Amino acid sequence: MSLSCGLVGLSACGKTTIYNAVTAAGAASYDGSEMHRVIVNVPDPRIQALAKLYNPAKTIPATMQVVDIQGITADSAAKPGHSTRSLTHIKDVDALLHVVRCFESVDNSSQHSSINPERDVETVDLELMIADSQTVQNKIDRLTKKVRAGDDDAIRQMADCNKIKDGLDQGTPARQQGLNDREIASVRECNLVSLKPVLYIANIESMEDVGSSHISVLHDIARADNSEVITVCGRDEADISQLDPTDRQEFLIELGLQESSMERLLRAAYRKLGLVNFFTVGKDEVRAWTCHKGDKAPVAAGKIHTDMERGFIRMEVMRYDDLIELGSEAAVVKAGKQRIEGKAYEVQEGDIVVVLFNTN
Ligand SMILES: Nc1nc2c(ncn2[C@@H]2O[C@H](COP(=O)(O)OP(=O)(O)OP(=O)(O)O)[C@@H](O)[C@H]2O)c(=O)[nH]1
Ligand SMILES: [Mg+2]
Repeated sequence: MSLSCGLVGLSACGKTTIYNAVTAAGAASYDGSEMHRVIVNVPDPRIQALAKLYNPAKTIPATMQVVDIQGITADSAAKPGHSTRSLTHIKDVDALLHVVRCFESVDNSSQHSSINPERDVETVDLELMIADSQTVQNKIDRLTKKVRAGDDDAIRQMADCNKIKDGLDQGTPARQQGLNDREIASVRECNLVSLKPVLYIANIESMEDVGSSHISVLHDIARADNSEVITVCGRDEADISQLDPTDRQEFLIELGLQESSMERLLRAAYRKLGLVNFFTVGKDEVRAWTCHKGDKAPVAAGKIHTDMERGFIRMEVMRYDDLIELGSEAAVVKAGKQRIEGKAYEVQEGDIVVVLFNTN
C-alpha cells in the first residue's frame, strides 16, 4: 500500500487549492467534504528506461497517496465536531504537509487576514499537542491498574508516557522531544499526530514572494524542526493544472518553475520519510517499489508480497546504472556485477531485485 501524505493547516490556508494544484484532481474548494484522497504516481525517468529495455505488458511506477484534510481551527481539540474529525484523518497519514498561508487573505474565511507563519504554525502545533496530550493521558489511565500491580513493563511505559505528556503540555511536539526507540515504542499505539514527520508548504501569491521575510521565518521554523519548506503558488498552479498538458509546461516555466510542485513535493517527502525506490523487471511487468532506507532485504521483499518476507531465501541484485550501461541482464551477469545478497542486506536506491523464497 502506498504511503500517504496529508495536507494539514489552518482553515482557508489553501490546502484544497494546493491539493488541486499538485494532483489536478479538481476537488472544489469549500465543497464541504471532510477529506479528499488521491493516489499519484511518483515520477521517475528510470521506470521508462527499464520499460524500454523489457517492453513489458505492464509498467507500474511507485505511488504515494495525497490526502486533503479539512482545516484546523484554534480550539478544535477541545471542541467536538469537524476538527476532531480532521485530527482523526491526520492520524491515518504517514507524514504531514503543513500548509502555511503566505498570501493576504481577502475574504473572511481565515481567522486572521495578516500573514504570520509563526503564529499559524504555533496554532496548528498547539492543536496537535492538545489532542496528543489527551491520547497519552488515556493511555496513562489504562496503565494505572497494571502499575499498581507492580508490572515492570507497565511501570516503564508509564514513566515514558508521563515524560512525553509533560513535554507536550510544555509546548514541545513529540517529534521535537528527542525520544529514543523505547519511548517511541511506549506510545506507538497512541499514534501521536505531533510525532509524525512534517514538511512545510508555503502557499505564496507569486514567485516574487520567495525571498520575503515571511518565507525566511518559515525556513527558520522548518530548520528547527529538522525539515524543509516547499514554496507553491497555490492559486496559479491550480489554474495551470487545469490546462492542456502541453500548455502546462510553458506556464510553469513562466511562473519560474522548472518542475511541477508535485515533483518537488514528492522528492521532499522521500527525503523526509527516508524512502528509497527499488525495481522488479521482466516481460510481464516492470515495477517500482518503495521501502525505507536501511530496510533489510526480507522487509523490502515483503513490500512485493508478504510470502516473500516470510519465506525469504536470498535476493539477486543488479544496479540500475549497470543494467542501463551494459544493456541486458546477461551482460550484467557476465561482467560479474550481479550480486547474491542475504537477509542482512540493506536494499539500496536503484536496486533491481529478484527475490528467491520458499513458503513450504
Ligand atoms: N490570493 C490567493 N488566494 C488563495 C491562494 N490559495 C488559496 N487561495 C484562496 O484562499 C481560499 C481558501 O482556499 P482553500 O484551498 O479552500 O483553503 P483550505 O485550506 O482547503 O480551507 P479549509 O478546507 O476550509 O480548511 C480560497 O478563496 C482560495 O481561492 C493563493 O495562492 N493566493
Ligand atoms: Mg479545503
